[in-house]
Amino acid sequence: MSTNNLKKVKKRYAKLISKKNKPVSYSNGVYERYKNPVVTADHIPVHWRYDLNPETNPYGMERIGVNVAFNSGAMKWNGKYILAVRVEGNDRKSFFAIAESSNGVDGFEFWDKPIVIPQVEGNPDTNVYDMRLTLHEDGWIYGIFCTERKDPNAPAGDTSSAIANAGIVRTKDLLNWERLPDLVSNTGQQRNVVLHPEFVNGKYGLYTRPQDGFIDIGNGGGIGFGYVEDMENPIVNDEKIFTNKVYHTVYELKNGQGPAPIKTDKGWLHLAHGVRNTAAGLRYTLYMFMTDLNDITKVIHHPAGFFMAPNYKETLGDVSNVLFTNGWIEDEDGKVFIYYASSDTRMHVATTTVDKLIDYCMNTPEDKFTSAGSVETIIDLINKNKGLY
Ligand code: M1P
Repeated sequence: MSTNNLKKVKKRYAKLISKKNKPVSYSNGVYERYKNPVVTADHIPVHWRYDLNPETNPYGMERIGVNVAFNSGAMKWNGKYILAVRVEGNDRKSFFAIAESSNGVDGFEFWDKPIVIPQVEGNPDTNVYDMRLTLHEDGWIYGIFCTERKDPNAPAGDTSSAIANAGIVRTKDLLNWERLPDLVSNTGQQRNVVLHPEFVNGKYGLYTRPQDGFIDIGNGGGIGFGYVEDMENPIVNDEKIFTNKVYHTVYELKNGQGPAPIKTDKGWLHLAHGVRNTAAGLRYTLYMFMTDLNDITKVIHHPAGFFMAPNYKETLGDVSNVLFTNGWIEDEDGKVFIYYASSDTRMHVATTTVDKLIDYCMNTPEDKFTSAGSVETIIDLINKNKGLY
C-alpha cells in the first residue's frame, strides 16, 4: 500500500520535471508566453515532503505539504538558468530554494536542500519572501528579500499587524549565504527593495518601495532610489521617489520594482508591478519603463498601461488576479527570459529580446491619463495606417 503510493508519487514527479515546454501559438510580437508553468508546488522534490522509510511511514503519506512556489529571483550561473524560488509550505511560511534548468523554459529541478538564511541576532524573521538576485560589480551576488515580523506595537488581540523590511544576504556560490544587517531607512516599512548592479556615484544604489503600514501604502508608495555606502552597514540615504503611483492607472494604488534593470545602449530597461483597485479586489499587472544611462532615476520612456496581465489561466490561484515578477535573465545573444508568477501560486516564463523590449518602451504610446487622450492616440495610429489596411 505505502510502497504503491510512493511509487506513484515518484513517477508523477519524474514525469513532471521531464515535461517539455513550448511557446503558445499566439504572440503580441512583444514576448512569447509558454504553455506550461515552469515551477509549481508539484516540482518540490519528493524527499522534502515524504518520509521515504516504510517503517516510519507505513501508509506512504505526505508529511510536509507545500502550498505554492512563486515570486522567484533569477540569474544565469555557470551556464544554467537559476531561480531563487519563494516556496510556501502548508504552514504559510515562505522560504527560498534554488531551482535550475539548462534551457530556461523547462526541466527546472530543485537543488538538494532549500537555502538556509542566517538570522539577524536577536531579531529572527517570521516570514521571508520575494528575493531579488543581483550580481553586483563588487563581485558578490546579493539577495535582497522581504523580512516580515509581528508588529511589537500592535494592540493586544491584533495577531496580523506586521512590519516589513528588506533583509540582505550575499554569496559567491549560491550555497553559502552571509546575512548582513537589515536595511535601515527612515521612510517607514520597505518591500520590493532591489540592488542596482553597478555602483552609482561610487555608492550602492537601491530601488526601494516605502510604505506607511504593512498592507497600506498610505502616503508612501512609488518606486524610490537611495544610496548605501557600505552593505555591511546598510543605511539608505537620499531616498527619493522617482516613479509615483498615479490616479486611474495600472499603478494607482502601489507599484514596485521587479528585478534589477537590464543595461542597454539606449538606457536601463525596468520591469515593475503596478496595483489597481477593482470591485473584485486588487489587480497586479506588470509594466515597463526606461531610465537614462547616466542619470538612472530619469525616466526617459514610459509606455502606457500594462506590459503583461494575468490571462484566463493565470487569474486564478491563492491570491487571484496577480502577476508579479522579481526575476529575469538576459542571455549573451540578447534573448530575455522573464520569470513571472501568477496569482501567488506558480512560476511561468515569457521570452523576448532586449531589442524588442527597447522597441516596446520607445514606441508604445505614453499615457495621456484620460479617455479622450486614449482615443486621440488610437486615431493618430489609424491615420498613420491610412492606405495600409
Ligand atoms: O499578493 C500579491 C503580492 O503582494 C505583495 O506585493 P506588494 O509588496 O507590492 O504589495 C507581496 O506580498 C507579494 O509577495 C505578493 O505577490
